[in-house]
Amino acid sequence: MKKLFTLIALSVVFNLTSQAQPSTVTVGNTTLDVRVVIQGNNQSNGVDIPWEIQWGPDDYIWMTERFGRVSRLNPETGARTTILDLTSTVYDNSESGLLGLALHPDFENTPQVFLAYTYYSGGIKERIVRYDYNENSGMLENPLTLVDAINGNTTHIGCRLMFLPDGTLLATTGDYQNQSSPQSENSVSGKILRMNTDGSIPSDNPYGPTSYLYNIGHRNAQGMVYAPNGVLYSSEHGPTTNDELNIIVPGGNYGWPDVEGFCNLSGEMTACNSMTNYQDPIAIWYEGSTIAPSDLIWYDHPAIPEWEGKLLMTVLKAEHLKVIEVDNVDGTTVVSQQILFNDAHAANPTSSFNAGLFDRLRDICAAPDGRVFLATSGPSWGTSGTFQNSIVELKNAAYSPTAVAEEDNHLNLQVYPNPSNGNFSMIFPKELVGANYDVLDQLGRTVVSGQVRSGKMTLDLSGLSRGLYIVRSAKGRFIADQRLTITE
Ligand SMILES: [Ca+2]
Ligand SMILES: [Ca+2]
Ligand SMILES: [Ca+2]
Repeated sequence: MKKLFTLIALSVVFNLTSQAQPSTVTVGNTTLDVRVVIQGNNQSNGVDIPWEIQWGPDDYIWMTERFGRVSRLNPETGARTTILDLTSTVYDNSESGLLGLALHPDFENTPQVFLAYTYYSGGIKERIVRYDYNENSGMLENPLTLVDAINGNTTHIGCRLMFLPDGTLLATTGDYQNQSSPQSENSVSGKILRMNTDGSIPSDNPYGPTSYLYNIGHRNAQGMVYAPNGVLYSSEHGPTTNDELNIIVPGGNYGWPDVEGFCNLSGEMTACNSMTNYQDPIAIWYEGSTIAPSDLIWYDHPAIPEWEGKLLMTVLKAEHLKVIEVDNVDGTTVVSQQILFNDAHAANPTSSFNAGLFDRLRDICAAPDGRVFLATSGPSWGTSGTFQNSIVELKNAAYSPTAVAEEDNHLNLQVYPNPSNGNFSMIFPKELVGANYDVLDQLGRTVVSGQVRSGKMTLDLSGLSRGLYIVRSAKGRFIADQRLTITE
Protein backbone atom coordinates (compact mmCIF):
# COMPACT_ATOMS: atom_id res chain seq x y z
CA MET A 1 0.00 0.00 0.00
CA LYS A 2 2.78 2.38 0.91
CA LYS A 3 4.46 1.63 -2.39
CA LEU A 4 1.27 2.50 -4.26
CA PHE A 5 1.06 5.88 -2.51
CA THR A 6 4.65 6.61 -3.46
CA LEU A 7 3.91 5.77 -7.07
CA ILE A 8 0.86 8.02 -7.12
CA ALA A 9 2.80 10.87 -5.53
CA LEU A 10 5.60 10.46 -8.05
CA SER A 11 3.25 10.48 -10.99
CA VAL A 12 1.56 13.66 -9.71
CA VAL A 13 4.93 15.39 -9.46
CA PHE A 14 5.80 14.20 -12.95
CA ASN A 15 2.56 15.59 -14.36
CA LEU A 16 3.21 18.97 -12.76
CA THR A 17 6.60 19.31 -14.34
CA SER A 18 6.05 17.72 -17.72
CA GLN A 19 3.39 15.98 -19.75
CA ALA A 20 3.98 12.46 -20.89
CA GLN A 21 4.17 12.58 -24.65
CA PRO A 22 1.68 10.53 -26.67
CA SER A 23 2.85 7.63 -28.84
CA THR A 24 0.63 8.71 -31.74
CA VAL A 25 -1.30 11.80 -32.75
CA THR A 26 -4.07 12.09 -35.32
CA VAL A 27 -4.10 14.75 -38.02
CA GLY A 28 -7.29 14.48 -40.07
CA ASN A 29 -7.24 10.99 -41.57
CA THR A 30 -3.54 10.51 -40.88
CA THR A 31 -2.01 8.88 -37.83
CA LEU A 32 1.45 10.10 -36.97
CA ASP A 33 3.83 8.07 -34.85
CA VAL A 34 5.52 10.15 -32.17
CA ARG A 35 9.12 9.33 -31.31
CA VAL A 36 11.26 11.22 -28.83
CA VAL A 37 14.63 11.69 -30.53
CA ILE A 38 16.28 13.34 -27.55
CA GLN A 39 14.96 14.60 -24.24
CA GLY A 40 16.40 16.03 -21.05
CA ASN A 41 16.38 18.77 -18.48
CA ASN A 42 18.05 22.13 -18.88
CA GLN A 43 21.65 22.73 -19.84
CA SER A 44 24.35 20.26 -18.91
CA ASN A 45 21.77 17.77 -17.69
CA GLY A 46 20.51 16.90 -21.16
CA VAL A 47 18.73 19.38 -23.43
CA ASP A 48 18.51 23.10 -22.76
CA ILE A 49 15.84 25.25 -24.42
CA PRO A 50 16.18 24.17 -28.09
CA TRP A 51 15.83 27.43 -30.02
CA GLU A 52 16.50 26.43 -33.61
CA ILE A 53 16.37 23.09 -35.41
CA GLN A 54 17.27 22.91 -39.09
CA TRP A 55 17.51 19.86 -41.30
CA GLY A 56 20.98 19.83 -42.86
CA PRO A 57 22.15 18.44 -46.22
CA ASP A 58 24.08 15.82 -44.18
CA ASP A 59 20.72 14.45 -42.92
CA TYR A 60 21.48 15.65 -39.38
CA ILE A 61 19.48 18.16 -37.38
CA TRP A 62 21.54 21.27 -36.69
CA MET A 63 20.43 22.66 -33.38
CA THR A 64 21.01 25.60 -31.08
CA GLU A 65 20.28 25.44 -27.36
CA ARG A 66 19.79 28.78 -25.70
CA PHE A 67 22.51 28.43 -23.07
CA GLY A 68 25.12 28.40 -25.84
CA ARG A 69 25.59 24.99 -27.42
CA VAL A 70 25.49 24.21 -31.16
CA SER A 71 25.02 20.53 -31.99
CA ARG A 72 24.54 18.11 -34.82
CA LEU A 73 21.85 15.67 -33.81
CA ASN A 74 21.49 12.28 -35.46
CA PRO A 75 17.71 12.13 -35.97
CA GLU A 76 17.68 8.33 -36.14
CA THR A 77 19.70 7.53 -33.00
CA GLY A 78 19.48 10.71 -30.92
CA ALA A 79 23.29 10.80 -30.72
CA ARG A 80 24.42 14.38 -30.45
CA THR A 81 27.77 15.98 -31.20
CA THR A 82 28.66 19.40 -29.86
CA ILE A 83 30.18 21.38 -32.71
CA LEU A 84 30.55 24.70 -30.87
CA ASP A 85 30.46 25.59 -27.19
CA LEU A 86 29.64 29.27 -26.71
CA THR A 87 28.45 28.93 -23.12
CA SER A 88 31.22 31.17 -21.75
CA THR A 89 30.43 33.88 -24.36
CA VAL A 90 26.66 33.78 -24.53
CA TYR A 91 24.54 35.86 -22.12
CA ASP A 92 21.70 33.46 -21.32
CA ASN A 93 18.88 35.00 -19.33
CA SER A 94 15.10 34.83 -19.86
CA GLU A 95 14.60 35.11 -23.67
CA SER A 96 18.19 35.95 -24.48
CA GLY A 97 21.00 33.53 -25.28
CA LEU A 98 22.02 31.58 -28.36
CA LEU A 99 19.13 31.97 -30.81
CA GLY A 100 18.96 31.61 -34.60
CA LEU A 101 21.00 29.37 -36.88
CA ALA A 102 21.10 29.21 -40.67
CA LEU A 103 23.17 27.03 -42.97
CA HIS A 104 24.65 28.49 -46.14
CA PRO A 105 22.23 27.69 -49.03
CA ASP A 106 25.10 26.01 -50.92
CA PHE A 107 26.42 24.26 -47.84
CA GLU A 108 28.11 21.40 -49.67
CA ASN A 109 30.45 23.81 -51.46
CA THR A 110 30.41 26.57 -48.86
CA PRO A 111 30.05 24.94 -45.43
CA GLN A 112 29.24 28.08 -43.46
CA VAL A 113 26.97 28.31 -40.42
CA PHE A 114 25.37 31.58 -39.31
CA LEU A 115 24.44 32.17 -35.68
CA ALA A 116 22.80 34.91 -33.60
CA TYR A 117 23.39 35.28 -29.87
CA THR A 118 23.38 37.77 -27.02
CA TYR A 119 26.45 38.62 -24.95
CA TYR A 120 27.27 41.09 -22.21
CA SER A 121 29.59 44.04 -22.80
CA GLY A 122 28.57 47.12 -20.83
CA GLY A 123 24.99 45.97 -21.39
CA ILE A 124 23.28 43.18 -23.25
CA LYS A 125 24.23 43.13 -26.93
CA GLU A 126 23.42 40.88 -29.84
CA ARG A 127 25.70 39.64 -32.57
CA ILE A 128 25.29 37.84 -35.90
CA VAL A 129 28.30 35.74 -36.70
CA ARG A 130 29.46 33.32 -39.37
CA TYR A 131 31.50 30.16 -38.76
CA ASP A 132 33.16 27.63 -41.06
CA TYR A 133 32.22 24.01 -40.47
CA ASN A 134 35.35 21.86 -40.54
CA GLU A 135 34.22 18.44 -41.69
CA ASN A 136 37.43 16.79 -40.46
CA SER A 137 37.31 18.10 -36.91
CA GLY A 138 33.53 18.25 -36.88
CA MET A 139 33.72 21.70 -35.28
CA LEU A 140 32.74 25.27 -36.14
CA GLU A 141 35.80 27.47 -36.64
CA ASN A 142 36.97 30.89 -37.83
CA PRO A 143 34.21 33.13 -36.49
CA LEU A 144 33.55 36.25 -38.54
CA THR A 145 31.27 38.81 -36.93
CA LEU A 146 28.78 40.14 -39.49
CA VAL A 147 26.77 42.60 -37.40
CA ASP A 148 27.86 43.43 -33.85
CA ALA A 149 26.62 45.32 -30.78
CA ILE A 150 22.93 45.29 -31.68
CA ASN A 151 21.17 46.61 -28.58
CA GLY A 152 19.89 43.71 -26.52
CA ASN A 153 17.76 42.96 -23.50
CA THR A 154 16.56 39.87 -21.67
CA THR A 155 13.43 40.00 -23.87
CA HIS A 156 12.32 41.25 -27.35
CA ILE A 157 15.52 40.43 -29.18
CA GLY A 158 14.48 38.31 -32.22
CA CYS A 159 16.62 36.69 -33.68
CA ARG A 160 15.56 34.36 -36.48
CA LEU A 161 18.00 33.91 -39.39
CA MET A 162 16.93 32.91 -42.90
CA PHE A 163 18.35 33.02 -46.42
CA LEU A 164 16.50 34.60 -49.32
CA PRO A 165 16.72 32.88 -52.72
CA ASP A 166 19.18 35.59 -53.85
CA GLY A 167 21.70 34.36 -51.27
CA THR A 168 21.37 37.28 -48.85
CA LEU A 169 20.78 36.62 -45.16
CA LEU A 170 17.85 38.05 -43.20
CA ALA A 171 17.84 38.48 -39.41
CA THR A 172 14.91 39.61 -37.26
CA THR A 173 15.72 42.01 -34.43
CA GLY A 174 13.40 42.97 -31.57
CA ASP A 175 12.67 46.38 -30.06
CA TYR A 176 14.70 45.38 -26.93
CA GLN A 177 11.94 47.03 -24.85
CA ASN A 178 12.81 50.38 -26.42
CA GLN A 179 9.72 51.56 -28.26
CA SER A 180 11.43 54.44 -30.04
CA SER A 181 13.67 52.07 -32.00
CA PRO A 182 11.34 50.23 -34.45
CA GLN A 183 10.24 53.39 -36.32
CA SER A 184 13.75 54.90 -36.41
CA GLU A 185 15.67 54.25 -39.62
CA ASN A 186 18.85 55.01 -37.64
CA SER A 187 18.41 51.97 -35.38
CA VAL A 188 18.86 48.32 -36.39
CA SER A 189 16.42 47.25 -33.62
CA GLY A 190 12.79 46.33 -34.27
CA LYS A 191 13.66 45.46 -37.86
CA ILE A 192 14.50 42.76 -40.31
CA LEU A 193 18.10 43.18 -41.46
CA ARG A 194 19.50 42.03 -44.80
CA MET A 195 23.18 41.33 -45.33
CA ASN A 196 25.62 39.52 -47.56
CA THR A 197 27.34 36.41 -46.20
CA ASP A 198 30.48 38.45 -45.43
CA GLY A 199 28.49 40.99 -43.43
CA SER A 200 28.55 43.68 -46.11
CA ILE A 201 25.37 45.52 -47.04
CA PRO A 202 23.68 44.51 -50.31
CA SER A 203 23.76 47.44 -52.73
CA ASP A 204 20.02 47.11 -53.44
CA ASN A 205 18.87 47.26 -49.80
CA PRO A 206 15.61 49.27 -49.65
CA TYR A 207 16.90 51.99 -47.28
CA GLY A 208 20.06 52.53 -49.29
CA PRO A 209 23.44 50.83 -49.69
CA THR A 210 24.67 51.90 -46.23
CA SER A 211 21.69 50.54 -44.26
CA TYR A 212 21.13 46.96 -43.12
CA LEU A 213 17.39 47.60 -42.88
CA TYR A 214 15.08 45.43 -44.99
CA ASN A 215 11.93 46.70 -43.31
CA ILE A 216 10.88 48.45 -40.13
CA GLY A 217 8.24 48.62 -37.38
CA HIS A 218 8.67 45.24 -35.70
CA ARG A 219 8.26 44.37 -32.04
CA ASN A 220 9.74 40.90 -31.91
CA ALA A 221 9.47 38.60 -34.93
CA GLN A 222 10.70 35.04 -34.39
CA GLY A 223 9.43 33.13 -37.42
CA MET A 224 10.30 33.56 -41.10
CA VAL A 225 9.86 31.37 -44.13
CA TYR A 226 10.22 32.03 -47.84
CA ALA A 227 7.49 29.87 -49.35
CA PRO A 228 7.45 28.20 -52.80
CA ASN A 229 4.74 30.70 -53.83
CA GLY A 230 7.40 33.43 -53.63
CA VAL A 231 5.95 35.00 -50.49
CA LEU A 232 8.03 35.70 -47.37
CA TYR A 233 5.91 35.05 -44.27
CA SER A 234 6.85 36.09 -40.75
CA SER A 235 5.28 35.50 -37.35
CA GLU A 236 5.55 38.18 -34.70
CA HIS A 237 4.91 38.41 -30.96
CA GLY A 238 2.31 41.01 -29.97
CA PRO A 239 2.26 42.74 -26.56
CA THR A 240 -0.67 41.26 -24.60
CA THR A 241 -2.87 41.05 -27.68
CA ASN A 242 -2.36 40.92 -31.43
CA ASP A 243 0.27 38.40 -32.37
CA GLU A 244 0.71 38.71 -36.12
CA LEU A 245 1.31 36.82 -39.32
CA ASN A 246 2.90 39.21 -41.81
CA ILE A 247 3.95 39.16 -45.42
CA ILE A 248 7.36 40.75 -45.56
CA VAL A 249 8.07 43.15 -48.41
CA PRO A 250 11.26 45.20 -48.75
CA GLY A 251 10.79 48.67 -47.29
CA GLY A 252 7.53 47.77 -45.54
CA ASN A 253 6.55 49.38 -42.26
CA TYR A 254 4.88 46.87 -39.90
CA GLY A 255 3.51 49.52 -37.56
CA TRP A 256 4.96 48.81 -34.11
CA PRO A 257 4.62 50.49 -31.64
CA ASP A 258 1.95 52.78 -33.12
CA VAL A 259 -0.19 50.01 -34.59
CA GLU A 260 -0.95 46.67 -32.89
CA GLY A 261 -2.34 43.94 -35.12
CA PHE A 262 -4.68 45.35 -37.74
CA CYS A 263 -4.70 49.10 -38.26
CA ASN A 264 -8.28 49.43 -37.00
CA LEU A 265 -8.43 51.95 -34.12
CA SER A 266 -8.75 55.66 -34.86
CA GLY A 267 -5.35 56.52 -33.36
CA GLU A 268 -3.78 53.67 -35.30
CA MET A 269 -5.34 54.83 -38.57
CA THR A 270 -3.78 58.26 -38.15
CA ALA A 271 -0.43 56.56 -37.55
CA CYS A 272 -0.52 54.06 -40.39
CA ASN A 273 -1.75 56.66 -42.86
CA SER A 274 1.36 58.70 -42.08
CA MET A 275 3.71 55.73 -42.52
CA THR A 276 5.47 54.96 -45.78
CA ASN A 277 4.42 51.55 -47.14
CA TYR A 278 2.48 50.43 -44.05
CA GLN A 279 1.70 46.68 -44.10
CA ASP A 280 -1.23 45.17 -42.23
CA PRO A 281 -0.85 41.59 -40.97
CA ILE A 282 -2.80 38.87 -42.82
CA ALA A 283 -3.85 37.24 -39.53
CA ILE A 284 -3.75 38.10 -35.83
CA TRP A 285 -4.11 36.10 -32.60
CA TYR A 286 -6.10 37.78 -30.95
CA GLU A 287 -7.69 41.09 -29.96
CA GLY A 288 -7.94 39.82 -26.37
CA SER A 289 -4.92 37.57 -25.80
CA THR A 290 -1.70 36.33 -27.29
CA ILE A 291 -0.52 32.86 -28.22
CA ALA A 292 3.23 33.59 -28.68
CA PRO A 293 3.97 32.38 -32.22
CA SER A 294 7.47 31.20 -33.06
CA ASP A 295 8.98 29.24 -35.95
CA LEU A 296 7.35 28.91 -39.37
CA ILE A 297 7.88 26.38 -42.13
CA TRP A 298 6.11 25.61 -45.38
CA TYR A 299 5.32 21.89 -45.48
CA ASP A 300 5.71 20.70 -49.04
CA HIS A 301 5.44 16.91 -48.97
CA PRO A 302 2.69 14.35 -49.61
CA ALA A 303 3.66 12.21 -46.58
CA ILE A 304 1.21 14.15 -44.39
CA PRO A 305 -1.45 15.17 -46.93
CA GLU A 306 -3.38 17.33 -44.44
CA TRP A 307 -0.35 19.60 -44.19
CA GLU A 308 0.84 19.63 -47.79
CA GLY A 309 1.21 23.13 -49.20
CA LYS A 310 0.46 24.78 -45.85
CA LEU A 311 2.30 26.84 -43.27
CA LEU A 312 3.10 25.15 -39.97
CA MET A 313 3.72 27.48 -37.06
CA THR A 314 4.93 26.47 -33.62
CA VAL A 315 3.23 28.25 -30.72
CA LEU A 316 4.81 28.75 -27.31
CA LYS A 317 2.30 30.17 -24.83
CA ALA A 318 -0.80 28.51 -26.23
CA GLU A 319 1.16 25.27 -26.76
CA HIS A 320 0.06 24.06 -30.16
CA LEU A 321 0.96 23.62 -33.77
CA LYS A 322 -1.00 25.92 -36.03
CA VAL A 323 -1.72 24.80 -39.59
CA ILE A 324 -2.33 27.81 -41.82
CA GLU A 325 -3.65 27.49 -45.36
CA VAL A 326 -3.28 30.46 -47.68
CA ASP A 327 -4.90 30.96 -51.04
CA ASN A 328 -3.04 29.48 -53.98
CA VAL A 329 -3.31 32.52 -56.27
CA ASP A 330 -1.02 35.00 -54.56
CA GLY A 331 -0.77 33.53 -51.04
CA THR A 332 -1.91 36.73 -49.33
CA THR A 333 -5.19 35.50 -47.82
CA VAL A 334 -5.49 33.03 -44.95
CA VAL A 335 -8.09 30.51 -46.14
CA SER A 336 -8.18 28.22 -43.09
CA GLN A 337 -6.50 27.68 -39.76
CA GLN A 338 -6.30 24.69 -37.49
CA ILE A 339 -5.07 24.24 -33.91
CA LEU A 340 -3.39 20.88 -33.32
CA PHE A 341 -2.12 19.10 -30.22
CA ASN A 342 -4.09 21.22 -27.73
CA ASP A 343 -7.80 20.37 -27.51
CA ALA A 344 -8.54 22.86 -24.73
CA HIS A 345 -7.11 25.71 -26.76
CA ALA A 346 -8.82 24.52 -29.96
CA ALA A 347 -12.15 24.60 -28.09
CA ASN A 348 -11.58 28.15 -26.87
CA PRO A 349 -8.87 29.67 -29.05
CA THR A 350 -9.07 33.26 -27.85
CA SER A 351 -7.98 32.15 -24.40
CA SER A 352 -4.47 30.95 -23.73
CA PHE A 353 -4.59 27.40 -22.51
CA ASN A 354 -1.25 25.82 -21.83
CA ALA A 355 -2.45 22.22 -21.80
CA GLY A 356 -0.72 21.21 -25.01
CA LEU A 357 0.26 17.60 -25.68
CA PHE A 358 3.88 18.62 -26.22
CA ASP A 359 4.11 21.64 -23.87
CA ARG A 360 5.59 24.77 -25.45
CA LEU A 361 6.52 24.40 -29.13
CA ARG A 362 9.33 26.67 -30.20
CA ASP A 363 10.73 25.25 -33.38
CA ILE A 364 10.06 22.91 -36.27
CA CYS A 365 11.84 21.41 -39.26
CA ALA A 366 10.92 18.86 -41.90
CA ALA A 367 13.06 16.14 -43.43
CA PRO A 368 13.15 15.55 -47.20
CA ASP A 369 11.14 12.33 -46.63
CA GLY A 370 8.27 14.27 -45.03
CA ARG A 371 8.96 13.57 -41.36
CA VAL A 372 8.45 16.58 -39.11
CA PHE A 373 10.50 17.38 -36.01
CA LEU A 374 9.34 19.60 -33.16
CA ALA A 375 11.47 21.30 -30.51
CA THR A 376 9.56 21.35 -27.22
CA SER A 377 10.56 23.37 -24.17
CA GLY A 378 8.56 22.59 -21.07
CA PRO A 379 5.35 24.11 -19.76
CA SER A 380 6.67 27.45 -18.56
CA TRP A 381 8.41 30.58 -19.73
CA GLY A 382 11.85 31.84 -18.72
CA THR A 383 14.83 30.07 -17.29
CA SER A 384 13.87 29.70 -13.64
CA GLY A 385 12.40 26.20 -13.78
CA THR A 386 13.87 22.87 -14.76
CA PHE A 387 11.74 21.28 -17.44
CA GLN A 388 11.87 18.48 -19.92
CA ASN A 389 12.94 19.79 -23.31
CA SER A 390 12.92 17.52 -26.33
CA ILE A 391 13.16 16.98 -30.04
CA VAL A 392 10.23 14.87 -31.21
CA GLU A 393 9.69 13.17 -34.55
CA LEU A 394 6.24 12.96 -36.18
CA LYS A 395 6.05 10.35 -38.92
CA ASN A 396 3.27 8.94 -41.07
CA ALA A 397 4.35 5.30 -41.01
CA ALA A 398 1.61 4.41 -43.51
CA TYR A 399 2.98 6.77 -46.15
CA SER A 400 4.28 5.05 -49.24
CA PRO A 401 5.77 7.28 -51.95
CA THR A 402 4.56 5.05 -54.84
CA ALA A 403 0.97 4.81 -53.60
CA VAL A 404 0.65 8.56 -53.39
CA ALA A 405 2.22 9.14 -56.81
CA GLU A 406 -0.73 7.33 -58.46
CA GLU A 407 -3.17 9.80 -56.91
CA ASP A 408 -1.23 12.88 -57.91
CA ASN A 409 -3.93 13.98 -60.38
CA HIS A 410 -6.26 14.87 -57.52
CA LEU A 411 -5.62 18.57 -56.98
CA ASN A 412 -6.49 20.96 -54.19
CA LEU A 413 -9.56 23.17 -54.61
CA GLN A 414 -10.03 25.83 -51.95
CA VAL A 415 -13.46 27.15 -50.98
CA TYR A 416 -13.85 29.88 -48.36
CA PRO A 417 -15.41 30.97 -46.14
CA ASN A 418 -16.71 27.51 -45.43
CA PRO A 419 -19.34 27.24 -43.95
CA SER A 420 -20.67 30.16 -45.95
CA ASN A 421 -23.88 32.16 -46.32
CA GLY A 422 -23.70 31.40 -50.03
CA ASN A 423 -21.24 34.15 -50.99
CA PHE A 424 -17.90 32.44 -51.26
CA SER A 425 -14.61 32.34 -53.11
CA MET A 426 -13.11 29.39 -54.94
CA ILE A 427 -9.45 29.00 -55.76
CA PHE A 428 -8.77 26.49 -58.51
CA PRO A 429 -5.39 24.95 -59.28
CA LYS A 430 -3.90 26.39 -62.45
CA GLU A 431 -4.34 23.05 -64.25
CA LEU A 432 -8.11 23.52 -64.15
CA VAL A 433 -8.36 27.05 -65.56
CA GLY A 434 -10.54 26.79 -68.66
CA ALA A 435 -12.41 23.71 -67.41
CA ASN A 436 -16.02 23.65 -66.27
CA TYR A 437 -17.02 23.47 -62.61
CA ASP A 438 -20.20 22.08 -61.09
CA VAL A 439 -21.84 22.59 -57.73
CA LEU A 440 -23.65 19.39 -56.75
CA ASP A 441 -26.25 18.92 -54.06
CA GLN A 442 -26.37 15.98 -51.68
CA LEU A 443 -28.19 13.84 -54.24
CA GLY A 444 -25.42 14.49 -56.78
CA ARG A 445 -27.53 16.79 -58.93
CA THR A 446 -25.82 19.74 -60.58
CA VAL A 447 -27.42 22.91 -59.21
CA VAL A 448 -24.99 25.43 -60.69
CA SER A 449 -22.24 25.15 -63.25
CA GLY A 450 -19.88 27.45 -65.05
CA GLN A 451 -16.42 27.87 -66.42
CA VAL A 452 -13.22 28.31 -64.44
CA ARG A 453 -12.15 31.61 -65.97
CA SER A 454 -9.33 32.39 -63.54
CA GLY A 455 -7.65 30.80 -60.56
CA LYS A 456 -9.74 32.78 -58.08
CA MET A 457 -13.47 33.21 -58.55
CA THR A 458 -16.33 34.33 -56.35
CA LEU A 459 -19.80 32.93 -56.49
CA ASP A 460 -23.12 34.05 -55.01
CA LEU A 461 -25.26 31.04 -54.23
CA SER A 462 -27.17 32.68 -51.38
CA GLY A 463 -30.38 31.68 -53.14
CA LEU A 464 -29.68 27.98 -52.50
CA SER A 465 -31.16 26.26 -49.47
CA ARG A 466 -28.89 25.51 -46.59
CA GLY A 467 -27.04 22.22 -46.65
CA LEU A 468 -24.02 20.40 -47.90
CA TYR A 469 -22.81 20.81 -51.48
CA ILE A 470 -19.81 19.68 -53.45
CA VAL A 471 -17.87 21.92 -55.82
CA ARG A 472 -16.14 19.86 -58.47
CA SER A 473 -14.02 20.48 -61.55
CA ALA A 474 -12.12 18.17 -63.88
CA LYS A 475 -10.00 18.52 -67.00
CA GLY A 476 -8.06 15.75 -68.68
CA ARG A 477 -6.37 13.74 -65.96
CA PHE A 478 -6.83 16.46 -63.32
CA ILE A 479 -9.70 16.55 -60.86
CA ALA A 480 -10.47 18.64 -57.79
CA ASP A 481 -13.44 18.77 -55.46
CA GLN A 482 -14.36 20.33 -52.15
CA ARG A 483 -17.33 20.13 -49.77
CA LEU A 484 -19.18 23.38 -49.10
CA THR A 485 -21.67 24.01 -46.31
CA ILE A 486 -24.24 26.75 -46.88
CA THR A 487 -25.68 27.85 -43.55
CA GLU A 488 -28.39 30.42 -44.32
CA1 LIG B 1 13.51 25.64 -37.52
CA1 LIG C 1 2.27 44.95 -37.21
CA1 LIG D 1 -5.13 47.30 -33.95
